[in-house]
Amino acid sequence: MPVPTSRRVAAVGIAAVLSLCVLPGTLQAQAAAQAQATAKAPAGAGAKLVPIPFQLPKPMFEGTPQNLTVPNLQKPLGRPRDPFLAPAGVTNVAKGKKVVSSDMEPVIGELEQVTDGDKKGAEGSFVELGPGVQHVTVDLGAPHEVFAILFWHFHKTPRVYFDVVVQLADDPDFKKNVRTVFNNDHDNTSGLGAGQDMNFVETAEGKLVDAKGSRARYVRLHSKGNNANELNHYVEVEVFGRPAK
Ligand SMILES: [Ca+2]
Ligand SMILES: [Ca+2]
Repeated sequence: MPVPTSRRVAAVGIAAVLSLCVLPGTLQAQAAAQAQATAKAPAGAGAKLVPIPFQLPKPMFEGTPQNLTVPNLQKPLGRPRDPFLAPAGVTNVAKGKKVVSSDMEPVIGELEQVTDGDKKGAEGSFVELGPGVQHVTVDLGAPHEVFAILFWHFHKTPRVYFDVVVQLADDPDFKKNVRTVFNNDHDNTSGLGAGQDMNFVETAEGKLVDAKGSRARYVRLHSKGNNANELNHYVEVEVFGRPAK
C-alpha cells in the first residue's frame, strides 16, 4: 500500500530534525576530544609526541618489597610504568655532562659516575655522598627544554631515600628562576619548602619526574639519607630534553 504523501513529508521532516540534533552533538564531542589532546601536549604545541625510549638496567632484586616501614610510601605499580610522551627527538642531554655536589669528595666513587651512562647498580657503579642533606647538580652546558628527569639513587636492594627534591634553575647557585618539579620533604626539614609528593621505593626502573618542557640549564637533586643508613647515593641521573631555541 503506497504511503500517503502527507505522512511521507512528515517522515522526511523528522529525519531532518534528527540529523540537526545528532550532528552538532558529534561535532561537540570531536571538539572536546581535540581540546583534551591539545591540553595534554607539552610546550611546543603541534609537535608529534612519542614515548621516550628509556634504557633501563637489569633488575637487581625480584618482586615488590612489602616490609618497608616508611610513612607516606607510594604503593608500587606491580607492572612497568606507562610510556612517557615527549616531542620526537628528545634525548638524554645529561649524558657525560659536568656534575658538582655539596660533597665534592664522595665517600665512594666519583661524581662523573652520576652521568656516565652506567646504571647497572652493583658495587663500583654508584657514588656515595656523606650523611645528611646532600645534593648533586648537573650542568647541561646550555639552556634546554626539559621534559623528564629519570634517576636512580640505588637499586641493588629496595630502599627509600628521604626528602628527595628535584629542582631546575638558570644559574649554578640556584638563585635564578628556580623551579621545583618533585618534592617529598613534607615537613620542610631541608628548607626548600614543604612538598606534596610521596616517598617511593628505588627499583631498576628509576624514578621518573615530569619536567613539563621547562627551560633550564641546571638540574639539582637533593636527598637526606635513606631507610638503611644516613648516606646518599647516585647510580645515574638522566635528563630528557632538547636545546632551547
Ligand atoms: Ca652511573
Ligand atoms: Ca623531611
